Amino acid sequence: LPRPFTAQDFSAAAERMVAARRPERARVMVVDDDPDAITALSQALASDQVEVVGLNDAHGLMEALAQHRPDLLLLDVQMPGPSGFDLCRILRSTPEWQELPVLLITAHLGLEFRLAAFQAGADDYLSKPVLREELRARVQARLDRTRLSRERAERDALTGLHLRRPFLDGLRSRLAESKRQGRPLALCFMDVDHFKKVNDRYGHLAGDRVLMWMGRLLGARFRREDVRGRWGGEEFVVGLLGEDAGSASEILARTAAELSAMTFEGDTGEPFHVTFSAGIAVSTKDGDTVEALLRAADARLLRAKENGRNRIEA
Ligand code: GH3
Ligand code: MG
Ligand code: MG
Ligand code: MG
Repeated sequence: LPRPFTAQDFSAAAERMVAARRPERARVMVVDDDPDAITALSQALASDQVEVVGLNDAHGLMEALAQHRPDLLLLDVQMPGPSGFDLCRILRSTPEWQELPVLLITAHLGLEFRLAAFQAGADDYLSKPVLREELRARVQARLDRTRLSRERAERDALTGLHLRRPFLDGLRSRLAESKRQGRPLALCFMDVDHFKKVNDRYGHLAGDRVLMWMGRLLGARFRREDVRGRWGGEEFVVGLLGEDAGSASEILARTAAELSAMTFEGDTGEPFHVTFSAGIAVSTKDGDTVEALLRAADARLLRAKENGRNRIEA
């Protein structure tokens, strides 16, 4: 019996993926009434990984946030008009910015100021004069956490695969790439056969183990550039760049063989096997929009079911 895939496996994989991925530049917004402070903070923070946007007048904060969509906000506490505390409280009661990491910067070191920073909803505070290294370290730590939790929110906890929306984002960008390169893109729809019976006969936990292993096969047996996702329930999707109907069918047939060779164990210890059916659509013959591909792959999946299941229609 295969070793169950644990939650730790998923989080370890997510950490590795985040570490390996070359991230796009993070954006930090600095709000301070003193232009020299903005310059100093920008010089300390700007790098290949971090872009800094300065804002001199806190009254324009909401518009600036909407325009620049920063990943982190550095807020000066003492400013004419609303203070950094006020602004932080406003952000925390604004759904769109509730989770934006905020670091307050204050000239005061007193306990009451530090407590006020957290009470206003800040994630952290720094005191003036700000030490370059400490500023960088605190900002980087926050940005890393944000990236990791965003990555995780895009994935299904049971299978570790992308959820529908991030999958579609990935598929769309692969499709654009395939057009640029003049290569085909194959979209594969997979649906586990008689899965309701698996649940009914062997229990929901056994059903969950099947789904975990589907996730594991899809996660491990494809190339990095192939997009893979859990469409919903017992339905999975894969986008293969550069494959046509024939080669995509061969690739899926290997996955199908691997799955059907596995022996699962029901809640009461009975062994059982599962299969899936699949439909494949290819951009060069079915249309080069995501919608056309989804429609064609879904229609072929239906045909695979009608034709007896445990088969791939391309
Ligand atoms: P077919 O061969 O035609 O695809 O039949 P099927 O029984 O697989 O299809 P159907 O859509 O009738 O049933 C899908 C089942 O998948 C029903 C639902 O309870 C189950 N399911 C969906 N998500 C999960 C899950 O996360 N865990 C488990 N154990 N079952 C799930
Ligand atoms: Mg000030
Ligand atoms: Mg289904
Ligand atoms: Mg099914």
